[in-house]
Amino acid sequence: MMFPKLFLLLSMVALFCSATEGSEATNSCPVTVCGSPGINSLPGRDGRDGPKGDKGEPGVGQRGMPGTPGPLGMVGERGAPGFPGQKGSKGDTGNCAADDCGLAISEKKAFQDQLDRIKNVLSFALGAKDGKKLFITKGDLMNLDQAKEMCGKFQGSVAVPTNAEENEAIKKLVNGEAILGLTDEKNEGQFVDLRGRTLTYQNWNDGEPNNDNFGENCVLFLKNGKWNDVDCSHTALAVCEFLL
Ligand SMILES: [Ca+2]
Ligand SMILES: [Ca+2]
Repeated sequence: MMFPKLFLLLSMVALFCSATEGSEATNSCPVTVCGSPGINSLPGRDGRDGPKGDKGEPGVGQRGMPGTPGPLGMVGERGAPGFPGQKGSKGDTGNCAADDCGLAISEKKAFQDQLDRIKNVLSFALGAKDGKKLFITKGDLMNLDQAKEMCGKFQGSVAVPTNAEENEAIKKLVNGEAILGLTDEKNEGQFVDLRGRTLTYQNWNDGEPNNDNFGENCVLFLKNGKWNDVDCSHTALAVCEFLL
């Protein structure tokens, strides 16, 4: 009969399998006999970061564009002077020949004579020339600063008599009071002219200079030809002097 033979075969297989359980040869059992294969599970989680790697080799890309120039540096020290150049060639002869130059000199003398005549006419008209000085007034009443500015515009200076003759010339010209170009503003009692030069001639009135009220630093020419120190705001006839 078939049924008893099949039962006997299955019993032998089961006995064989049970005899091999717990031993190292667990896979020795034929798959076709032990059962169906298992199903793969899901992938595991990512592992931890590894150690930092070594520095890589320099790149091989193109170099960047040059930067803009920096600011200018400090000026260097002056260099040593160069060697002198070669001497130039002699210039051309001038236009003035010997005779012509003589004529130019005579013309110059004529011009000087004419200038002297003009000076004499001015001196006669003004009656105030003495030596090489010519004293002129336009009739304006001014203080020292104003007189200094006006005389300077005409390349003259405020009148300062340096001797008795010049003092007399001014007296005749003004016939009254005038401002002189003198001051002791810097050093009290030490009168100087407007260029700071010490006086070589003085003609003070009696009791002057007295620096009255501690504020008289300018000089007034009086009608009698004497001098008086006055406040610098004082105004009188402005007289300019010109060197001839
Ligand atoms: Ca004074
Ligand atoms: Ca005085």
